[in-house]
Amino acid sequence: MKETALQVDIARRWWLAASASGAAAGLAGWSPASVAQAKPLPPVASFKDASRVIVHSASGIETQRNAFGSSGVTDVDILFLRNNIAAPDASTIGNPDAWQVQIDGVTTPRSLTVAELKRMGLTNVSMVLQCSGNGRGFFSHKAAGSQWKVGAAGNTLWSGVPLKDVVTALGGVREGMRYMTSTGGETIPPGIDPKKVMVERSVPWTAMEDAILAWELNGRPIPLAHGGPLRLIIPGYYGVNNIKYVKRVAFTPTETPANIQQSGYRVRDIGKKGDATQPSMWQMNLKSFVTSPSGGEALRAGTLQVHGVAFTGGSPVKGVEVSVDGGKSWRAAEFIGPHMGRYAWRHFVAEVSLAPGAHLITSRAIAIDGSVQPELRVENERGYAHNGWRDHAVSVTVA
Ligand SMILES: Nc1nc2c(c(=O)[nH]1)N[C@H]1C(S)=C(S)[C@@H](COP(=O)(O)O)O[C@H]1N2
Ligand SMILES: [Mo]
Repeated sequence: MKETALQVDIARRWWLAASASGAAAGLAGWSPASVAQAKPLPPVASFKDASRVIVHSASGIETQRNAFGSSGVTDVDILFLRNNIAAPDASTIGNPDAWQVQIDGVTTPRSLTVAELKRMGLTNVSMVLQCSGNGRGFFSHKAAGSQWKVGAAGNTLWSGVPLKDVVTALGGVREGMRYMTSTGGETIPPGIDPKKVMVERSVPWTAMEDAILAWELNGRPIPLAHGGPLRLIIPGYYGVNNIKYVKRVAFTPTETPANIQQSGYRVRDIGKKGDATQPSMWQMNLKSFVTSPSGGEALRAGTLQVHGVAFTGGSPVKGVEVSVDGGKSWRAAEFIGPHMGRYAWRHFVAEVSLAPGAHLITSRAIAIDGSVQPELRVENERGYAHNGWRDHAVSVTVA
């Protein structure tokens, strides 16, 4: 796995901090060079349930397949974590209401505090937060980045003010603006060209329609790890566009020059470098995966409830089919629980009967527009957007 110099630096600084605080007592031997071993939770995510997540690195934590449960909502103690650069200091959430966000590219640009935003409107949205590279671990060309399997995704409930209401209050978007460009509140270490590392992303400005400036995650103030005190939420868009500790939202005529936009998060053939002519990781594709069984458990012959989740950033999910023979035959699954909107995932279940022996269990989602989750991944350099049902299958042996 290739890591950038900055990522290694983040890991090294975390390690040094952990050692200095004495927290390293039980971690002897851990270093960025030995990232393949079981790793402790980084301090920013110390509230996570270590027994139900996989710690890939100080900036990459994944939910275990068997930890999702069946409520349809992903608790913060298992929700995946991904940081492109080190999270800002804990003082960032010291006085959440005083956090400021600058709104530009509107008739009356200005800075607003979270306290002011709270007076401007309130809504909530249930949506799947998913890293662009979720499923990267199934690619065979050793794509750079965390080797996520299924768990760099979760269904989360965000509360805040509709961005549209804020923009309207500031006189509307100025003429000629084509993108919504948002900036993360991290401090860029001195001596580094900000453009190279800053987390600043542009999406088509129409994404404003459903976007919210959120201060609550699953009914609680957003923890620092997940972008508190204020996060831009763009339902249906890949994780990277959902800017944590957002300090600026600007309507702009062009996309940000930041590397994370121009060359990063671009889908291209294996071996190719990223550039701005290639598709950007914006709307999520149609996907589902089985969460139970998860492959590790002892199964007895007979009836089994196969369940999992289905979601998309495009045409809404209409149904899910399940296969227990590796895709030779399919049967319809049923959705369970409340429908939390088009950007949430839906939990599905199918009752099957398994004979003793080996079985390959998988699911495929079907959208209202008739599109079907594909069997195979689309090979690409960074291992983005994997929604192929074959790789996501669970292999079980029934006694
Ligand atoms: N400010 C900021 N926002 C960010 C990031 C970041 O590094 N900094 N990482 C992005 C990426 S790549 C993902 S997948 C999601 C992860 O969100 P989470 O850590 O809350 O799960 O946040 C996105 N927003
Ligand atoms: Mo991501």
